[in-house]
Amino acid sequence: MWNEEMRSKLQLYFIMGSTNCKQDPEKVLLDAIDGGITMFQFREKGEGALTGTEKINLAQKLQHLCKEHAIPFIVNDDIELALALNADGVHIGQDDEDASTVRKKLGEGKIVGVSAHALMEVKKAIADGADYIGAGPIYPTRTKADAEPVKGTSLIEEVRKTGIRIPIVGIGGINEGNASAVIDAGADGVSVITAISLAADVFERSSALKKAVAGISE
Ligand code: 3NM
Repeated sequence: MWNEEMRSKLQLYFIMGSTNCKQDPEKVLLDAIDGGITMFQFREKGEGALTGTEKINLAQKLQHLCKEHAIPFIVNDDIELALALNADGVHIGQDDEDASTVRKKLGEGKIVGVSAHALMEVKKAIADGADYIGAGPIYPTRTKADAEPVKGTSLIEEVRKTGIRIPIVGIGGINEGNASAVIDAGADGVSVITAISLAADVFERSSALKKAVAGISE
């Protein structure tokens, strides 16, 4: 669904798992929701990541908070988990199954997002029926060990120059100081992990990011 609803959901897309937090993940998510995030992705990855029942339990708790506040709950990579929880969608990378296969597995009405790092990957994701693209890494990030080389906003600009209108969210090293440049380049929103998950004041940082994306100066 390449509509305004999808674009507005992408405005401030918070991604998090337990390894990204120093505080209780439920508290972090709740404060981020209060601060104005528009979509959430559960991404339980990295050293010390939860598995099995513990992973499912945390996912359920976070999904519950999202449901209470009408925030779409997206699962990173794990299609089985998304199906078990009846999540609102799945986000996949280039090493995963393609978007059309994932959509078939998920069924009607679900959101399928794809990470892309080059124009060719964006075109392929569109052909496979992706609902949105995560373009990155825009700025240097320490959060993803195997991140591709930093691109700045060039991929987003290139995609928009070719007239492609798929909803795009920028990812990688984004904070309130550089978020507006990502929007100016043609993105519909920004995806962040640590700028929110490790913030001393999660509510304040997410509110500031929301304002930056909306073009409201402090
Ligand atoms: N994907 P932070 S960069 C999960 O380039 C992820 O596809 C990326 O974390 C990509 O906001 C990234 O802490 C990490 O920099 C983003």
